[in-house]
Amino acid sequence: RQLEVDLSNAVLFKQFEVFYQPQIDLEAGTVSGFEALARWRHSGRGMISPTEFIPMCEENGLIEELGAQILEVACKDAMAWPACVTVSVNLSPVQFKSGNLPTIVKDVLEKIGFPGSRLELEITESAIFDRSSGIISQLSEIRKLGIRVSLDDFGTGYSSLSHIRSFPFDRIKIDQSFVRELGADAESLAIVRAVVGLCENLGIQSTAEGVETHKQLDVLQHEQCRSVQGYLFSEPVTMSETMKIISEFN
Ligand code: G
Ligand code: G
Ligand code: MN
Ligand code: NA
Repeated sequence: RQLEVDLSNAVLFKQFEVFYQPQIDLEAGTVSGFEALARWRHSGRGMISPTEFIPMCEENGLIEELGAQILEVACKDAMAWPACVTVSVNLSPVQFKSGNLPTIVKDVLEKIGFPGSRLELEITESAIFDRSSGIISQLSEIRKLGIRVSLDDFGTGYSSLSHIRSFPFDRIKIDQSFVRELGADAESLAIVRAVVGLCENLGIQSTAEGVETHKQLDVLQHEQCRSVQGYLFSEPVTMSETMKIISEFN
């Protein structure tokens, strides 16, 4: 298929863009970091979503290279932000397959001179579910570089509290499906409350994703949720727009 060929070329010529969505620290009233979200601007078809091209790269073996490119762009961009502002990069479970991820990440940081302490990597629960990939030992290697690791989309898919016990995550990201129903159904509120409390007891951070309304924000603040992300604050934006957001908030 033509799209597959175009995708291979886009990886070869490093044609991916990275957008950034701010993560707001409600207590400090500042932007604590940005989540990097990959974009592919296709000459004929316009902007193609990562939900389309990431799975394609997972299948055609290009995800390791694409992942390294995105990581490099994100860390380079983040160098321009104040030192207190972190960058979070999403990882595909397939990036753990070769066993080279810790080395790849270390090389990128060294090449750019970016401190591991300013980088956060996000993995979903489906990644840990695949025990054959040696993911826990690779995550431990990564964490030794000072990089924080967060559990993304928490509460969806193959959710199990044993995942939290199998690795010392630094943050849990509460899936937007729970945030969406805040103020509408009691179950979502109970779940958000439980996860915020769980994180507090574990001594780790929690971030609520997909905050779109003031109502949702009010509920989250009432639940002592400290970190939020969502369209209410900002959609994912270009690098140049991050600088404006930082100067507005911080
Ligand atoms: O904003 P958005 O449409 O970008 O993201 C759609 C999905 O694609 C999300 O699940 C997000 O985690 C994923 N995604 C976005 N960028 C990346 C990336 O660089 N790597 C991986 N593995 N997933 C990404
Ligand atoms: O899977 P992950 O959480 O990494 O991906 C985040 C996805 O959610 C991206 O596609 C991002 O663009 C999207 N997103 C971010 N904020 C909001 C929001 O407030 N509402 C909705 N519907 N999507 C959001
Ligand atoms: Mn994410
Ligand atoms: Na998420």
